[in-house]
Amino acid sequence: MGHLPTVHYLLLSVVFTMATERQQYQVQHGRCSYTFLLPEVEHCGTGTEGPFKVSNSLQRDTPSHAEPSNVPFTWQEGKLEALENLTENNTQWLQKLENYIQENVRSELEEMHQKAIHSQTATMLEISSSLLSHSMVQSQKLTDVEMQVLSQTRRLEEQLQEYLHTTSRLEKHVLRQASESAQLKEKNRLLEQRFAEMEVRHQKELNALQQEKRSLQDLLEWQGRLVSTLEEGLVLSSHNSTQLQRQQADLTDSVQQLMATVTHCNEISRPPKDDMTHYRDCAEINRAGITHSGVYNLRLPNMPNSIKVFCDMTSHGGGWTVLQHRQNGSLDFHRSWTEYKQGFGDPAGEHWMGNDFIHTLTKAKDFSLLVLLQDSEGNKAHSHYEHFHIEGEEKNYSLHAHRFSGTAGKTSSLTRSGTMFSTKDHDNDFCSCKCAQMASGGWWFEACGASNLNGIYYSGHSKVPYNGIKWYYWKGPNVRVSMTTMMVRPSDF
Ligand SMILES: *[C@@H]1O[C@H](CO)[C@@H](O)[C@H](O)[C@H]1NC(C)=O
Ligand SMILES: *[C@@H]1O[C@H](CO)[C@@H](O)[C@H](O)[C@H]1NC(C)=O
Ligand SMILES: *[C@@H]1O[C@H](CO)[C@@H](O)[C@H](O)[C@H]1NC(C)=O
Ligand SMILES: *[C@@H]1O[C@H](CO)[C@@H](O)[C@H](O)[C@H]1NC(C)=O
Ligand SMILES: CC(=O)N[C@H]1CO[C@H](CO)[C@@H](O)[C@@H]1O
Repeated sequence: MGHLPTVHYLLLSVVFTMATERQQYQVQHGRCSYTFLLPEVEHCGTGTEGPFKVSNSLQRDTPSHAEPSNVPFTWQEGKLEALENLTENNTQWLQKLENYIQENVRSELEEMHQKAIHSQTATMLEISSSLLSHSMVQSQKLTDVEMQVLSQTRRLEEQLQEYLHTTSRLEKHVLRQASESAQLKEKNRLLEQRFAEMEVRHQKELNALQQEKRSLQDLLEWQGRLVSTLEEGLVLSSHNSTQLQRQQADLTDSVQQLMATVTHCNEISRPPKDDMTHYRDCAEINRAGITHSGVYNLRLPNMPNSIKVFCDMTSHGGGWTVLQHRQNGSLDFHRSWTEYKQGFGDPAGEHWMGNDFIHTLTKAKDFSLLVLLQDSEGNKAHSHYEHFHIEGEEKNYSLHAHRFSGTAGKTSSLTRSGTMFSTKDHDNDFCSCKCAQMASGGWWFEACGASNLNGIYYSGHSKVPYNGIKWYYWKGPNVRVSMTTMMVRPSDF
């Protein structure tokens, strides 16, 4: 509504122009022009007074001071009235005009408003067009992508086709192989059949061979029996030969006795010659009249050389050939099989006669064994076996001792008959251990047994260890033995 003051100003100027110019007037407002027609004023007296009268006509109600001259002014009054009516009419016109203008202004405003709306619509349109173009680009892109996807799909389809080709080829291959394997199976079956036939043939052959083998075994058994009977005959003949030997020995004995008698007869003329005679044990020497203990030469049957032995001519009637002796521990008894076989030590002191000699000596005749013992306090005891011999090396010098008696225990401390000899290098015992190594000496160990006269000679110990000299049933394990002697004599002495 900021246009209203302008309108008022226009109105005033219009009014003023109307009064001075008369006739018609134009008013330009924007594109519209307005033309006003004004009625002509006739008989207007003094030109100088006119404007004042017009302006004064507005105060018509006030009584005029020119009333006495009423007549000349009646026409003027009519004119004034007309002017007033005109003015009123004008005013009405003006009002209408104003209304019209106001309406126009309003419509213009609306137009402007609509223009604004138009411009907004334009921007909107612009935006929408840009959006449209954007979407067009996007759709272009989409079509590109679609094209790509399509081409890829086509490629994939081609590959699939190829795969299908390959698969069918492989299937054909597999089918061919299956048929081949069926052929192979057929061949295999034929081979198996042939193999089974061969097996049957072989089985037959094997049976025949087994039969042959059985007959051969029978033959062998028969031959074995023959051999054993032959062996028996041999043993009998060898027994015969030993009997013969004994007879020979007896004969030699008688001869020697005769000779001894002869020498005894000749004693007056010449002294005795020990070297000339060959004694087989100390009993013979004793019988020959020699009664002092000492070292003598023996000539054992089937032994090329003579052997030096100690003869005990005093204990228990004398005539004892000493096999083993300990007295002060000066000799080591933890020795090898060969050393025990051949003997070691000095017959005058500590020694072992030798298993081969003991065997040869005790197999020739029936011998008895005497074991003499003495402890560190000087107590003496003995064990006696009426029958004693050991077998040869081929039977590992197995022990045979029977009819035990004596003071060194009520039970025999020697192991049972048949026990083999063991040394540190020959383990023949019945123990999973090695008795000869544990007991430190060669002996007849069972598992390991109650005796070992070839153990370690302990002198200064209060308690005797396991590997000490042992004769268990004399005084138990803790007696310290200071002297041992093993000696033999013919049972019939
Ligand atoms: C005033 O104007 C009206 C038209 O609106 C007209 O009819 C009338 O005659 C006029 N009066 C005078 C006195 O001119
Ligand atoms: C053993 O000797 C006796 C006679 O002493 C004889 O009759 C026997 O046939 C001999 N035996 C053998 C197997 O030689
Ligand atoms: C043991 O006895 C022998 C023979 O009597 C003797 O030669 C030796 O010196 C003795 N040894 C000891 C250690 O007593
Ligand atoms: C004798 O001892 C040896 C060695 O220990 C052994 O191989 C052999 O079988 C033994 N002999 C007998 C008859 O037991
Ligand atoms: C001169 C003239 O026409 N005057 C008139 C003005 O208007 C009034 C009423 O409208 C009339 O009565 C006059 O005659």
